[in-house]
Amino acid sequence: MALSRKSTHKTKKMYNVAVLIPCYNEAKGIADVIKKMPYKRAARNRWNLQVYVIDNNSTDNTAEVAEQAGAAVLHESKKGKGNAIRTGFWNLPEDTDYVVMLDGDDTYDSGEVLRMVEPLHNNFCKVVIGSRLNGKRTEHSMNLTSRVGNWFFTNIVKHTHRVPVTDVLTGYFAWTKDALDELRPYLKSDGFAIEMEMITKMARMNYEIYSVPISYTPRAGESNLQPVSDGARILKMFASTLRWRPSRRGATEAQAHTEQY
Ligand SMILES: Nc1nc2c(ncn2[C@@H]2O[C@H](COP(=O)(O)OP(=O)(O)O)[C@@H](O)[C@H]2O)c(=O)[nH]1
Ligand SMILES: [Mg+2]
Repeated sequence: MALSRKSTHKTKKMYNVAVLIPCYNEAKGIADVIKKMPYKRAARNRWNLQVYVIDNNSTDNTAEVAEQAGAAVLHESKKGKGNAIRTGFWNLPEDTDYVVMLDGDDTYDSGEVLRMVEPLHNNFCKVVIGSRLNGKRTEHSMNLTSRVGNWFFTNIVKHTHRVPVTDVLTGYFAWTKDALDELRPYLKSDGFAIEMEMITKMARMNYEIYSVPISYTPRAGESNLQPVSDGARILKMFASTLRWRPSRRGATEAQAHTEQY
């Protein structure tokens, strides 16, 4: 009997990956971040990458540059990284399977998005953080204040919440859409405390949080972070979530807060 090939004509499910990039004045870096997305390699895994840039009335032409590079642009009028990313979380298409967040300053490597999604797709876990501290950092990518701040915050979170996080202030995250749907009603941060809020609340919700080592290189353009005031907000967020518990009331309040934007 002649051997026959299995039909390759079956249409297989595509998985939709929404990549959210909060941006304030990132015209220098955003096009590279979008263009370096591995669209073709992702399609071989049947992952369909769609990039959404969330812009806060940038005074440069971030929005135009992002659109020309192939992203959809969402506008958020309230300033702050937290406001921008939460707007992204609440505007995801219904058929999204995986959600990735990264920065628009070309410090993280958008080509590594495949490594972030792989543990989700293979059911290893439901949330992944990209670890710079356990990853590949090039010289001058992180100044001394950032390195010390990150080491300090990572250690206090690791020991108080007993979670194996290796880079609490990372800007590279990936979730299954279901895991993000459970988390997003509880998020309130408007600025740079959003990562601390997400990690500590996920820890309190008993999410398993695993890290993938990633690359980190010096940014294009200027940072928006104010080390002292933002550091104080991040510490305050850490303290306020120590005994936090998810509650239906908390979710409704946070969601109402989010819907103002
Ligand atoms: N939409 C929006 N994005 C912001 C805002 N502040 C920071 N970001 C973005 O958040 C990401 C991280 O900010 P960045 O300034 O690089 O902070 P750093 O990496 O801690 O130095 C970048 O993509 C920024 O453009 C903001 O007010 N609005
Ligand atoms: Mg940055």
